[in-house]
Amino acid sequence: MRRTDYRTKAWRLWLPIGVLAAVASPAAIAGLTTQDLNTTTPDQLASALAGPGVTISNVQLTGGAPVSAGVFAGGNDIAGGTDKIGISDGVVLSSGNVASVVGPNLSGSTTTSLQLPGDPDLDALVGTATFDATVLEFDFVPSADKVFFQYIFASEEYNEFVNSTFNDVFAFFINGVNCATIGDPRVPVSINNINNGNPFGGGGPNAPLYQNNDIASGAPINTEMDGLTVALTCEAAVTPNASNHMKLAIADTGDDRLDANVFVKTGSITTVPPVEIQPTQSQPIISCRGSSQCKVSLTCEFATSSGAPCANRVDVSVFAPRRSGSSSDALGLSDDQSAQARKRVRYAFGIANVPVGETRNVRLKLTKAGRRIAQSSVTRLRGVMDIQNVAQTAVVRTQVRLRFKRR
Ligand SMILES: [Ca+2]
Ligand SMILES: [Ca+2]
Ligand SMILES: [Ca+2]
Repeated sequence: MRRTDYRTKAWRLWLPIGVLAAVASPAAIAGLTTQDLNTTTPDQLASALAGPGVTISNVQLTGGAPVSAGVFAGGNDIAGGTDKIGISDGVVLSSGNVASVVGPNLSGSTTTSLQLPGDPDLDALVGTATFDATVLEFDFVPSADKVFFQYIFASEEYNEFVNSTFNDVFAFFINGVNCATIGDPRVPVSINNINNGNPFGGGGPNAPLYQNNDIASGAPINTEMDGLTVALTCEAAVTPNASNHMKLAIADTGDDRLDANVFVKTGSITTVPPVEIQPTQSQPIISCRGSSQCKVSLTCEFATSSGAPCANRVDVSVFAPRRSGSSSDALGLSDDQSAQARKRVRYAFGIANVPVGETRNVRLKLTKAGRRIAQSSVTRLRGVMDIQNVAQTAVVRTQVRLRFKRR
């Protein structure tokens, strides 16, 4: 089914407005850059996605190579204002040409018709035929039982084709199960499942996850795409230390026009949760006495007073008394004062009532005998569906590396 030409003509009337907005916007100075498969390979795309704890093999790409898949950089500018969404670079897959994500937004109907088929798994998700599918598949071996990835879905179908049959879709099948879902009950990431109405502003499903960028609204975000989601995070169960299968797929729905794109963060497919908290100071060396136990505590706190208490604490005891005859303790530390040991501590805390799209500033504090010895830099946590979790409490899991020496 092809849509009629008058829709494109209507968009042409809007073009001059978009040009003016682009000239006036400082966001037009910097922005996205892309490289398609003329200068990179499917293996390199898969490698770019695999973060710590994940190895990959058997990479296959089907779709409109070389133009429909590649890598991107400069992605912080695809968020509006100063509130960066945090996906600066990664892999981009398209139902058209990945180069068409580069801003500013000058057209309401950017199209590359690849004249390729859709994907049967995506057809099943949206209940109708898809077109111009680009599919990146590979096997991977994770070192833990969960993987995480972060992505942004964007399309030219926004906003005029919201609630139509042109319901472009993205999915991330992990061992056959789509992880790119949102809401309760879970629904696939698609035009009709994330929007703010047609016309824009009328309210729609999962509207807080939607960022409007249409030309009529001044196209505030530096990408050609008329609308996009906020950065979404997916967490999926996998089988550790065994081969699992991943399939990333994007397609046009209804016809092969008005491109959709998905941005997936570099190193995104990882067994380490996406929230990282780093110490501000260069990692302090915690000095501990002789053979006694050395106990430190991690607590979290809000950097600003908003929100419910970020109350959780973990105590870390690192020095067990030595067994007789042993020359070192559980960390392998001897009495040599120059020797140091590192310990990685897993830490989880809950944040209550973070509305979708809002942020909370938190930091971790490291104390010993009640005295603060270090604190992390402030981390901005955005409330998104996947960390909002059950009972409106975000559970954030992170890891902190501690360094110890004897004195
Ligand atoms: Ca556009
Ligand atoms: Ca489309
Ligand atoms: Ca297309």
